Amino acid sequence: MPHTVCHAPSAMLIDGWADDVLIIIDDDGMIESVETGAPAPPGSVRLAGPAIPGMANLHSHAFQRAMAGLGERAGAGTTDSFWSWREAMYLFLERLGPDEIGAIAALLYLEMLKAGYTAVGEFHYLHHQQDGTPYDDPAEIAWRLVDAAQHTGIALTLLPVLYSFGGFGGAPAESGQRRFVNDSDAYLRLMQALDRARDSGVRLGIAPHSLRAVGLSGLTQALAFVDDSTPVHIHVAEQRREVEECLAWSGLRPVDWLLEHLPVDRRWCLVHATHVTAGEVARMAASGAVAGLCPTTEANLGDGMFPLGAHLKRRGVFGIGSDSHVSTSPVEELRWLEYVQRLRRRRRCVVSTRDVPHTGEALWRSGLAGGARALGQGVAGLQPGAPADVVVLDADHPSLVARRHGQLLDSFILSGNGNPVRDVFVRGRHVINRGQHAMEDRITREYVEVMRAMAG
Ligand code: NGQ
Ligand code: ZN
Repeated sequence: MPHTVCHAPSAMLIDGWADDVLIIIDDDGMIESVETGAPAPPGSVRLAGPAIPGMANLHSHAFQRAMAGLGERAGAGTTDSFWSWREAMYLFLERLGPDEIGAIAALLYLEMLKAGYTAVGEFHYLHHQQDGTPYDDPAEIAWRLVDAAQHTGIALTLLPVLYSFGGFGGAPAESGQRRFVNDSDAYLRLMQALDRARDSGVRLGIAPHSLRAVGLSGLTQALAFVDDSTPVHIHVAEQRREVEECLAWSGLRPVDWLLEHLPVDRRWCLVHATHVTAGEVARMAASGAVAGLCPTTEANLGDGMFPLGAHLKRRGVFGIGSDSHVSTSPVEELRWLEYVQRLRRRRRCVVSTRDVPHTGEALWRSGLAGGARALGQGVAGLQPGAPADVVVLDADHPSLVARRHGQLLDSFILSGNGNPVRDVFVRGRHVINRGQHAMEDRITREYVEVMRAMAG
């Protein structure tokens, strides 16, 4: 069978670091075998630095990349909050049609690849035209996201969102939400229209937006699309107000409500899950669901702090998402994740374990394990059966020079502001070469044009 043989001077494998690593990639871009202590055979692709598996970004709203930084001007009078930011986000939507969203998503996915993400979960809820009328093709905007992923080369898990209501108990959607709203029938049509995306390698999941936007019957109907390996993502317990409203509506907190009413298991990703009690953490961890943590967005929006220490103690799994894209780098998500816990608990090295004492490495390994599970990727990491999603670091970068193995990840994640990502491969395809993407100029130019036109 035709295949590619890559040789890395060192690599972070599933059970530790190794030197002189041969990674054999089959024609479908999957890792066929991994051999250590092997010299580079003639004709092999010589990776120019230490190889690590690419990171999974489990939560993205692509269009929000274009408003990053625009929600930071204090309003007059009332306190700025998640809810006032959300109003600003709804207003921003008015400017966005399919072409704009396609250009924004392409730039975003390009940035993600350059930063070391190789897969993204797109939590896609911007379905309709500005006045709320559906496009002729209900998946019009979804296809733009698929195109952006295909052009840039990032692996896409598309999570079409079911969004029906404006609040708990079936409150009607507000006018700012009219582009999101589908009933169960319309959602069925959307999912049917998107089915052929699988032919181009897209993974499909489902995403009931939140308990604010979907009730029990909508959730149950959406779950009809799910098989054993379909990811199910939902925003939950991000804001205190949501917890209070859920209690008033049902007598239960949001995470408790979910665990009580639905078959939450390893297929599920509970996005944010910020406000959880010790009991909820224990049950969520035991369910196998992934905590979908988005540290820079959660900080930006003033959400609160997820009790990561308690979750890990219960062997809970987490992954990271860039969500509103105030940052598009896994370094920043992982660094914030660790630092918030250090500040909160006044200690150091929170995410490290006895097996993986290097905190940067532990952050990368755990974030990838949870992220890959949440994106329905199956096997992840540099091992047979996993996609050949590989990030090659520049070992001569000032941040990494004279570092080895676990120290590389510590220095990459927990120091510096430069970007030592040199090359990136997704399913064996070389998408970032010496820090550059082949379509970078065009993608950037189109983004700049779209942004100028929207501002003008
Ligand atoms: C979203 N974003 O769907 O884009 C949400 C805000 C909401 C974050 N929660 C809207 N970060 O939750 O209603
Ligand atoms: Zn979100």
